[in-house]
Amino acid sequence: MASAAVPRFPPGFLWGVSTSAHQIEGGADERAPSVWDAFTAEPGRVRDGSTAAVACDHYHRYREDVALLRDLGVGAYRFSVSWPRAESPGGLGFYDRLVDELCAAGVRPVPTLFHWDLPLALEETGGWLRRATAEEFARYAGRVADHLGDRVRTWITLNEPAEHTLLGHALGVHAPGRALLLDALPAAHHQLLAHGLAVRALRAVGITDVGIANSHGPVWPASQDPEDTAAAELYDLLLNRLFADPLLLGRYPEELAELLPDGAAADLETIAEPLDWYGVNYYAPTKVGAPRGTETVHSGLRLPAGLPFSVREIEGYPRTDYGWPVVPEALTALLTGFRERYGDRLPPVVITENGCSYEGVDDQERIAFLAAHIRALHAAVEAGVDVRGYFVWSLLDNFEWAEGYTRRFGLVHVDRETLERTPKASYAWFREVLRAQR
Ligand code: GBH
Repeated sequence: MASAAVPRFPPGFLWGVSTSAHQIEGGADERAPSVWDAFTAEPGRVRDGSTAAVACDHYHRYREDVALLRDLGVGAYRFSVSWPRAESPGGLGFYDRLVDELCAAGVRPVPTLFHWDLPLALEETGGWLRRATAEEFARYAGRVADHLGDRVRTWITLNEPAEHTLLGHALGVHAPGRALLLDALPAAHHQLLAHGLAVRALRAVGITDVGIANSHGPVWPASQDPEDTAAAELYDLLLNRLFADPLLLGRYPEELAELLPDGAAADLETIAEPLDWYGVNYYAPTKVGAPRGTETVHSGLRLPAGLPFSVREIEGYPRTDYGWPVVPEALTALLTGFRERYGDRLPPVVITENGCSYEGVDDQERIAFLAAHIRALHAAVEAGVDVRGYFVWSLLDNFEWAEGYTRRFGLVHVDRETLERTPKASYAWFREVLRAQR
């Protein structure tokens, strides 16, 4: 199939797949609770009423899952460490076993230290709205790195502080369920500070390969009408520049200064601690226009009337099952735009997540989606962006947050009754892609 062809990437390019702890592990009664356990216990929070208490039971089936990774032939596996598990007695032992299994399979482990599952005890003292949580995170990061650092070279601090701020703290549709609208920005600042402090903690135990995984995407104005372009610019500030500017330029966008905690500027030096690479999670562009003065619903997401922008449907592109538009060329534009804006301050880029939700095991749409995005990534490489890796979201169908088990992002199907793993057509296709790149 012509549309599944993939060009050759530079030697040493890192191919992988990604998951996160809360979405696959299960084993919830063998660790302390996280904000997601509390959130999903409240009725009405998750579309299918499910929880991740069992999820894919990866906690007990990790050997089988590592065998799937080995047979797939990926160079690397991005997973996350559950902070509440790491703080529970014996909890780091699980990651010891996982890392050893990965190393034996010849797959590089790439842990993310925070993928949204804050220990509930920390939420109860203020969570990400409290500065001290950033210091707690750095201590935890240092402890985990000290423990696994002899076998793990590559580390990721945070996953998508932008989405965790927006969905978890501004809109309240994710844990911890706070609906603070623009008053959520302290949560963004404290995550960025946590990142910078963690980079220092990792360096202190000898780690030399550190990145972050940020959610980014082009923002398209709904029209050239000044009210629409101004709203789109604000959205771009909140999604893209609020995170990339302090990390890469050591400054916050001026327009957002008054929404940040007092004294935030004094933390910029910490936040801008140099990175070895910059991780980008890309799914889709967003079309944004002036506020409409009423609640709007977009891809199942309710946006309250009080926001200073509204999100519009992108027409004229195919959509995934989730309703997200499929726009691979926006990935090229995103990366060339980054290169233009950040210049030599932009370290090598790794795509730490890209993928789509479709039903079925004969998932030809997923193959077409991934192939088109990999080609779009190659176009960015040809345009001079230094891209070093690409990770598919996700290895397994898993707990898709507020959507529960109703969205399937995996290369491997997971039966919800038996938890049996069945590689999809996209798994076989990706294995051939990887083989051809060797
Ligand atoms: C990631 O978040 C998460 O890191 C991961 O845990 C999750 O499972 C995965 O993606 C899939 O959701 O409606 O067209 O405007 C992704 C955050 C937020 C990116 C919503 C796409 C909407 C696109 N996503 N956004 S659209």
